Amino acid sequence: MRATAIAHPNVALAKYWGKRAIPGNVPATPSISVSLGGLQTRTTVELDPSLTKDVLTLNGALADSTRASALLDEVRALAGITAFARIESHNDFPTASGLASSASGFAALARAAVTAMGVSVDDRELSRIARRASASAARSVFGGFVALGTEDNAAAEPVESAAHVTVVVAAVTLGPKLQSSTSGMEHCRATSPYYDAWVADAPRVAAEIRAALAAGDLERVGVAAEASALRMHACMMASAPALLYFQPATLDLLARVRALRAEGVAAWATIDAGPHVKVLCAPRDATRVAEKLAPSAVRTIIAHVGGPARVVE
Ligand code: 2P0
Repeated sequence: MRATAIAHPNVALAKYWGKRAIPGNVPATPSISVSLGGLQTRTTVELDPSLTKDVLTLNGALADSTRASALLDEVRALAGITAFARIESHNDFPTASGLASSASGFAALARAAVTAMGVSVDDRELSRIARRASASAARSVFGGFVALGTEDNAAAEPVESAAHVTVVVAAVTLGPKLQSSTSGMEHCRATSPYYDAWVADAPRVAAEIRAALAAGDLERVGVAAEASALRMHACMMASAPALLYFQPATLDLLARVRALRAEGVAAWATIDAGPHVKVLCAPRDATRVAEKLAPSAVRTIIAHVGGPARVVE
């Protein structure tokens, strides 16, 4: 009746931004991600028959449990259990700031919940449960490189990679982000004249990244990943009113990545729904990349490829 799981956030090389017009939180664009091994969410689920509702504490403070409860409701239905749960979740990185805490958070919650309630599901089914809570969480069920498609009731799956990639995270602020991804992508769909073009182009970029990973071609991966991120942000910026996640330091960091390339270091940037810049590079270059980014960042984290969501207690 109690289990603890850990999961890593992930960064999408091919971005998910937009939902299909069907129930169940299904992406409109295919995505491919890499697990960030240097960052971690640790979540405990404990059923307690004396509770009258689920209680969530996030980094030690009481938090709104609506989305977590919806996930637990699914698992309770599978288990035939009605008891509510105490959920304790800790991130060892800034929460809700665009560093993908919902991905690792809901993946860890899903893994802990099925274990605490004795439900046996395979990883694909666990990924579907996580997707309905937060689509990027479907990817954090798995380690390494992971793809999530756009088919009905999509589940993530691991992707073969012959490329060796390290991600240097350059955090620009430790505060919460401007707007949640869920509402941001709906705003973009409803108001950006570039939305349809973004959705139409995304499968080609995802296919290019998948092929480049299989071929072990870091440069092809990086060029396509940077294009995916900047096209997503172009779509966001064209919304009305504009959805602009960049801060001055974001552009500084993009310039530093270009300078690295001019110096002969293979490095490409990606940016999610926040101001932070995540830089893809070869593992041997990670320290040099982190040193180059540091003057424009409040914190840099070197993330080597991480493993899957797993039970630890
Ligand atoms: C991604 N992002 O592919 C993209 C890139 C943000 C920018 O997945 O509404 O928090 O909970 O399914 O998973 C963030 O979206 O959104 C995200 P919901 P989620 O990583």
